Amino acid sequence: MRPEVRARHAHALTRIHGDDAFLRRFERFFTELHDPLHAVYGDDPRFPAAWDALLDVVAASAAARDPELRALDHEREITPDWLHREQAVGYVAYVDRFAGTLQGVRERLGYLRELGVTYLHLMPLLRTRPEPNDGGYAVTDYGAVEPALGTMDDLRELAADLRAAGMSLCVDVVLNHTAREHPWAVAARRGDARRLAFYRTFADRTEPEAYERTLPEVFPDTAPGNFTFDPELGRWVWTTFNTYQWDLDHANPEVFVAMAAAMLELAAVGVDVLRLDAAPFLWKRAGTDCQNQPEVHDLLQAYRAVVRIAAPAVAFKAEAIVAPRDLVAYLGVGRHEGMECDLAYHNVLMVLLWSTLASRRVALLARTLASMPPVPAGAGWLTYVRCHDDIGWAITDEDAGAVGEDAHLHRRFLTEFYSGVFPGSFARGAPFQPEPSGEARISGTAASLAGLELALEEADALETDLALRRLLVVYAVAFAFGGLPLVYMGDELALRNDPAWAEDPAHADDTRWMHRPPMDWEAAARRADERTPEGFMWTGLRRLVDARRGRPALHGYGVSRPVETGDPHVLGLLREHAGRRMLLLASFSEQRRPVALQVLAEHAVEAGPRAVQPDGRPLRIDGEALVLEPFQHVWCDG
Ligand code: OTU
Repeated sequence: MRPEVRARHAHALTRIHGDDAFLRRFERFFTELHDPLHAVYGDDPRFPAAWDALLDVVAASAAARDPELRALDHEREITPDWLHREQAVGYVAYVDRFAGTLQGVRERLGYLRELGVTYLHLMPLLRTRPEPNDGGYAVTDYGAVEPALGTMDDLRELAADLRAAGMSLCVDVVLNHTAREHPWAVAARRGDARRLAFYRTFADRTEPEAYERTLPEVFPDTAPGNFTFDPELGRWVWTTFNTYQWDLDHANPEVFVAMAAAMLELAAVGVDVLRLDAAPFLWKRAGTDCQNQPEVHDLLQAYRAVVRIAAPAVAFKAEAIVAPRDLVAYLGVGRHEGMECDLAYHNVLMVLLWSTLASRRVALLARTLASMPPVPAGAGWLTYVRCHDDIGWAITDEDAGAVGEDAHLHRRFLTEFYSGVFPGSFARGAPFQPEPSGEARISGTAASLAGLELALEEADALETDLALRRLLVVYAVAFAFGGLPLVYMGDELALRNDPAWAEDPAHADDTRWMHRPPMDWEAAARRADERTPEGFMWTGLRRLVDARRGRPALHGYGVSRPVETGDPHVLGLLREHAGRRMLLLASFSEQRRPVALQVLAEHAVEAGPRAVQPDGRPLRIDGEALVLEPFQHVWCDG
């Protein structure tokens, strides 16, 4: 570090005097922290004081770092691929719905270990406003756990237990907005000008209307518009999501400092991964859709540097449910390469897996994956099939057009198919935020969307088997893609939609609650019996976990590429890493599909005995072809 810089920050640096590792990190990441903040806030008169406050927070947090976490900092600095290894398997659950409280989660770790989980994402657990609170995404205190779930001490103990069991803990940081009841918003309503400046508010409709001309709506049905008039405040408040979720103003450097402090507080109790909720929305710019603005990436780089300096064991996961082109940017590209998030949800893969199940055609999936920019070095995907949110049909005109489809018509087809109204549909889902165009996002558990609910209702054994196979094949692609695969709570037991979801008046207008059922521990007790849907899915997923473990080609740093299989219903996905390769062949058809053995030869892979283990069914060779059973997947090693 330049001497004048050192002199300028002497105050902060003396606080961690003697901590050599911290000083080195401070020097190493100083520019990565300072430059983007200077670019964003340089002209703001509040910046100098905010910068000093930020360094104080960083230094204090580093100085107070728990010795066990310091050891973890060191361990992860020398093993930066800890989240990306082929052994990694994630699980995501609501604390209350999974186990009641944080203490309850501690008692269920055996279940997660049995499944092979190495990473646990617990849905929002900080203190929230009373219901409705968007499933906890309306925080009133970033420094406290929601009392119904436990305390910060419980969280610390859970994190320690997880660490001891070889699992990391991921927790949400809701960066874009707070609850209307957050003390900052309360103070703003009481006339506190400094707190008012934490939010984006307007005296009249002039500016909001100008923004609205180019702003999309996230919840058009239940929370129309992006602005809410607050009678107590007498002003219009920017509320991208629900009316009670007030958007923070990230153009204010004090907001940056406050949220950086919130991140470090979670790091201090032993949280390993921060899920950055709604990351694309952090910066607003008139005349745009106010998503994915360049400043968002500056801010994410600066947050990343804060955490790298003070708590380097902690990783970042971007929640950016955006178009393929915009998505990769969250992993750090161009001048942000290596400086942004470690993981990002591969929502493109997720959406197209459902598209493929409905159409039985792999072309759109293969083409879209092939046209995605590569993942920057050191970062990786989080691959998943379902999560707590709706499925939004992020299919672009360009990608659909390339395979001879009309994007709008295809999205309408998917909407109707997964709402269960399309003739012959196997799915039981529901529209979320329907649009006048006939398009809608979709709610429903993976099992219900894959046909299990309908098949069981009709007591149709053949359809039940097909539905379970569909569920397993989409999970197989998520597990074989490379990256960190995530199991959404209940999918391991093929849980169907929650029949009681609408009975809660706070949830009745939000179909997403349909696929947030409470954990069914009675169903879990049947997991050893493969003749039950629970046992079938559990065993199948267990095989996928084992199949990943033995395949270095699936390390998150590798490259995936769709390849031609000669059959429109069979996906070919080649994965390569460090001289290892694997070809996944996955059928998306209810019929038997032959694949020429030549395809394997072309990619120098073989279908040995290991290739069929994840699916469980034997391999059939017929002359020069490998014949895939309905939804069979084969993992051919090179
Ligand atoms: C996230 O989702 C959460 O996952 C949701 O559960 C919350 O309701 C929401 O934020 C507000 O906190 O629009 O439909 O590109 O798509 O942030 C879900 C990111 C959402 C957005 C995403 C958002």
